[in-house]
Formats: sequence, C-alpha cells, structure tokens
Amino acid sequence: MIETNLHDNVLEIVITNPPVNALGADVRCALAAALADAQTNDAVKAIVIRGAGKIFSGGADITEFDGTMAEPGLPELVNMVEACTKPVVAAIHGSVLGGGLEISLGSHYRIAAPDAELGLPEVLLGIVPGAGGTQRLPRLIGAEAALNMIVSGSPVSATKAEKMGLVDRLATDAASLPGEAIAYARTLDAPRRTGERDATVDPAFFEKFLADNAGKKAYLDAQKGCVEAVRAATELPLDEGLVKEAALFTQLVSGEQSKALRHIFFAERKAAKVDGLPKDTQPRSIARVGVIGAGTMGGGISMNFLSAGIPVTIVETQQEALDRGTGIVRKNYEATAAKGRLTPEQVETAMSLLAPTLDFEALSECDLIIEAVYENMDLKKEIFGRLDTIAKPGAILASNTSFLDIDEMAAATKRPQDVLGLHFFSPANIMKLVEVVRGAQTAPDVLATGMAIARRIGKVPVVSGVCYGFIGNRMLNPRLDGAIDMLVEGATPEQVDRVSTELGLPMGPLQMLDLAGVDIGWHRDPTRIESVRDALNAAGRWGQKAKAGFYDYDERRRPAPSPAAAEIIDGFRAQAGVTPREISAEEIAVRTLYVMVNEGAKILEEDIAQRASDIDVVWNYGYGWPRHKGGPMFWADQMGLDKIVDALRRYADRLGPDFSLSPLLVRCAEQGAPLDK
Ligand code: T1G
Repeated sequence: MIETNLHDNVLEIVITNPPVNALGADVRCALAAALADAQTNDAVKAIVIRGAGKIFSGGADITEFDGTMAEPGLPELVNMVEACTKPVVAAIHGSVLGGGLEISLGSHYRIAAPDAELGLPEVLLGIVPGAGGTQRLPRLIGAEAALNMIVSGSPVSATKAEKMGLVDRLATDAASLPGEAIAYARTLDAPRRTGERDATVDPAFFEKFLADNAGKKAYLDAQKGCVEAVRAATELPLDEGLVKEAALFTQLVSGEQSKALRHIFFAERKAAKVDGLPKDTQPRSIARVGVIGAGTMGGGISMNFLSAGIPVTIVETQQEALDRGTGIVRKNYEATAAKGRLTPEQVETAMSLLAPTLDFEALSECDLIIEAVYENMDLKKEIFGRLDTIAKPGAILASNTSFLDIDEMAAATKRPQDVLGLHFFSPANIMKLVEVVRGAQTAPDVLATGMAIARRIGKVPVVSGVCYGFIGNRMLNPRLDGAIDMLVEGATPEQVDRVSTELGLPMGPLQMLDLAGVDIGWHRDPTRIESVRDALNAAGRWGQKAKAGFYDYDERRRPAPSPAAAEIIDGFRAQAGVTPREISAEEIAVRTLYVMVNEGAKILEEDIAQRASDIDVVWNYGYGWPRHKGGPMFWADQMGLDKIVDALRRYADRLGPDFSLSPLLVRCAEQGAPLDK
C-alpha cells in the first residue's frame, strides 16, 4: 500500500496501489501511520510523499462512495499531512487528481514533473472535492482561479500550475523527480500551511459567476455545490469551511446525479472489456486503413484515422465524388483550425496522410478496410466479394452499416473470421461511439483489434452482436413507432418530443427523424399515402434538409411548430378515419421511453449487448442521453422496473400487435433485481 525509505534525514513515503494509486482505506491507514511515525522519529527532518508507477494518484477510491468510508477519512488524512510539524513535500507526476491533489494541497510544498496533470474532477462525478480541495485551493491560487478549476473539473498542466502558484517548482522530468524532491526537502526547515492563508476574492465575483452559469444545462447540483463551497472558503475560517464542504459532499454523493455519473464512469471502462476473449488475444497491427466511399460517413471515418496519424486510402467510383469527399475533409479540418483547435501545419499533415483513388486494388495495401457505402445489402456483398480477392491475408474487412447483417456480408468472403462491423455515428469525426459488431465467425483477435483501434482513434467502443440495428438503432425502432402512432392518434410533434427533451435528451424521436430524413425508406410515390410519413413526404416535407418536416426549420436549422405539418397530419387522420384524442405525457413516456427499456432488456437476453451498462454507454455516446441520468437501463433501475412493467402492461393495447414484454425485464421486476447486475 505504501513504501517508506529514509534518505539520510528525509523520509520518503511512496503510495503504491496500482493501477491508479487510489486512496482507499488501506492506503489511508498506512499513510496515517507513516506520518505519525515520522512525527516522533527525530531522525526525520522532512517528509516527501510520492506515487509509485505512472501517476501520483487518481484520488479517492470511488467504489467506496456507495458504502461507509473507513477511518481515517481522506479529509482527516489531509489535515494530518498539513498538521505535520516537519516540512512535507508532495512530489507529483502524471495524474494528480481529486484526493491526490488534495493530499498535495495539505502538503506544505509541491514539486512537479513536467508531465503532471493537476485537477479536481469530482464535479464530473456529481460531487464536490471532499478532502479540503474547495478550501485550500482558493487559499493557494485565489478563489476565481480555484472556482474555475473546480467547476470545470479540468486538469492543468505542471507548467500552468507553477505559474498559478499551485506548484512551487518543476523537476527536470519524472525520472529525476524522486531525487530532486528529496534534495528540495533537505533545504526546508519549517512547514508552510495553506490552511493558514486567506482566500481573497472580489465579492462581486460569485454573483457574476452565477449569472454567467446558473442557466446552463450543464450547471447541475455539483456545480452549484462547488460555488457554495468555494464561497465558504472566502468567508469562513478553515475548520468551518471544511465542515461546510463535508456537508455538501455528503449531500451530493448520495444524490441521484452523482450515482448516475459514477455509474457511467465505470460503465465506459467496463464497456472496453470483451467477456470471454482469450487472455492472450493480441490485436493485429494497423498501419494503413482503407475506406470505401467518400460520402459524409466515409469522409468522417477517414478523419478519425488521419487525426490519429494513421494513413488512409479512400476509394470512390467517380472522380467528382472523390474530389467532393476529400474537399469536405479538408474543409472540416480548416474549420477546426479557424477555431484555433488545429494549426495549419496539422491540417496539412492530416491531409498528407489521405490517399484518394479510383483504384479499388489500392486497398490491397491496407490492414483494415472499412466500407461506408449506402445501406444496400447487394452492394455491400458485392464489395466484400471483391475485397476477398484483393485484400492482403490478415486484413480486417469492416462494414460501417447501421442496421444490416454482418454475417451475410462475411458469407460473401472466404475469410468470415476477418469480418466485423465498425458502426460509427454521424458525424463520424465528432461522435465518440463506435458499435463494434461481432459476427458469428469473427475471430477473437479481429474483435480485439476493432476495440483497440476504436480507442486508438479516441472513440468509445461497445461490442454488439448481430441483429437489425445492433444496440442503439434497434432501441430507436419501438420509440419511433410509438411516436408516429401517437401523432396519428392526436398528439402534436412538440408534445411527443418534449417528453424526451425534458428528460435531457438533445432531441425527441420526431426531431431526430427530421434530422435523419423523413424520406429515408420512402417509396417516392407521392400518390401512395399509406402513413403520416408518406403524407409529409408527398408534400416535400423531408425533414431538416428540406427546411420542413414534422417541424419548420429556419436558416440555422432551428425547429418551430409547423401549422403546415399539423394540417397534413390532420388530413391524414381524417383520411384514416381517426378522431384525435388527448394523449398524456405518461402515455408518451411509456410509448417512447419505456418501450426502449423493454427493447434493451431483449438485447440483453439475446446476448447482443454484454451488459446493461454497455447499453447505457451506447446511449450516452451515440445519442446524447444526459450523463447525469446514467443511461436508459440505469434510469429504469433507479425508477423501479416494476413501475416500468406495470405501465407497459397498462398501455399494452396501444403498443401494437408486435409488442411483447421482455421476459428478463419481467423477471427482474418480479425479483426486485436490477437489469445492471
Ligand atoms: N477510484 C476507483 N477506481 C478507479 C479510480 C478511482 N478514483 N480511477 C480509476 N479507477 C479504475 C478504473 O475504473 C479502471 O478499473 C482502472 O482504475 C484504470 O482506470 C475526496 C471524493 C486516473 C486519469 O475522478 O480519471 O478524489 O477497468 O482505465 O486511462 O475529494 O482513471 O481496470 O477495473 O481510467 O490510465 C476523483 C478518476 C475521485 C479520477 C487514469 N478522481 N480516474 O486513467 O486508467 S473522487 C477522479 C481517472 C475524490 C476527494 C474526491 C483515470 C486516470 P478497471 P483507467 P487511465
């Protein structure tokens, strides 16, 4: 848990708790004992605290928050560090986060390696720093800088930390940090306690901060708590401020938002693991990627690899399409550079890695080939058949399909073991989710490569089995069916979508269909009106791209209720002989959200998704489910599955002839067991 080494008269305490030196109960006990010994050991004139391995510490052990915190708590430990009568130096490198930074703040001096990243990310977990961070950081760097760091949760670099006064000096590098820290400690002869300083601020600062932030969607309970805690640091003595901080921490850590944020923190890490993959599975090396299709998806997919420094051969059938596609890639990079997030040189470097060609055979040099042509199975099978003849042995053949059967595409090759799906979400260069679709014959190392390459390009990969729509899009189907049916029965698009947006989703099912295109899958015969979508399509209301769909759109694509759409919907109701009725928000929730949970439970029982938390990750990163609500499966567990099942049963006659309750969902509801085991 910790090592101690006495270097002449300097005691070095090394936190050793891989993988992130989390400050769990054992570490806290050992650290407290070592500090107490050092206090009474006359041979010790100064103390250095350091972290073993790649980082100083990732902070408190987050898994402890669901139970009772064993003594000594982290706040008490930090107070012990600060109360030491001998100078304590924090020697920090790599991540210095949360409680890790608070240990450093309780220390009297700080020396950092250039790679140190110092932050208080607790707010991202729905809590406030709970071991003195909100009281000591303002006293060290001023309340304004401290509040910005605490409310953003973002780390600062070692050089910036030194400039802010958060770090006293920089070590040459991580390797020389231990020696330089001991030498630095030798020069010190007295403690210097941050807690004895005052936190200064212009009183108007907090009012302005609240005015600038209080209305923002991301301004949640924890952000409010951070402001209260830092304000306390400017108004109260340390001990009273610490009491205030502890009260805020206790209140927030037991709240719904923090539980959801902690759930998704672990969920995205669990999603990276593939159950049952042989331990020694090694991903194949990917030096060059091929992309077939230079449309919106092909271009966006290519950018992910180019930005990670991986060369891409992009293939089209027509020069004009190829030029348009590569032109859009350049335009996207230049737009990012215009915002200062890329340098012109970085744009040129990325573009230099892109090799556009009409020659399909050029793909023979690629280690991973991703087809991103339009959703037509015959075309995809023809492409996989051609790839089978030209791709080099061991090349991985992937489809970006959103819905279609990977096994059918694999069967068009003699190498089904090398085939999988890599389903990117549009815009592919922005959205972080990739559904990694394992076919029946996908080899373990091919699946491992899909997961590894997705992470290498900064994505969040989730494994899916083969079914229509995989995980996310499959759950969209019952939601959209319910939305359309209720529109015909009497609801307005705004009423339907509002239930989703009030939950925190960026848009409801109908606004989403406007975005994707009301005309997707339309038969294009304006005289054939068999659904309300046909009626809208016949009137040219194809969605955002036509500035008209279920909503009207202005030049900035902002939606507004549409009298024209309402008239068309009324006309369709009349033609269908439907008398519109009032539809409650509860019914809309059942027929657009509860049905998604039911579909998610089926996805689980069919082993399409490995875990309920994987489904939550899909919805967070693919569809903007609010992080502080965890994800649809977590949200259902928190609400109570019995409530979900009961409501679905009450509305069963309106859920359509194809609806059936998931046996797993019913079983969990009856047993009081969560979907997320
Ligand atoms: N507690 C428990 N487990 C943790 C953990 C933590 N703080 N941090 C990481 N893990 C696990 C993680 O789930 C994974 O487990 C493994 O360690 C490797 O993590 C009182 C209250 C430090 C930058 O929010 O940001 O201090 O999947 O894959 O990419 O004020 O982990 O292997 O089983 O992320 O090298 C505040 C959270 C806590 C930092 C390393 N601290 N961690 O990234 O590894 S609250 C944080 C991170 C607190 C005090 C408050 C990152 C990292 P498994 P990883 P990485």
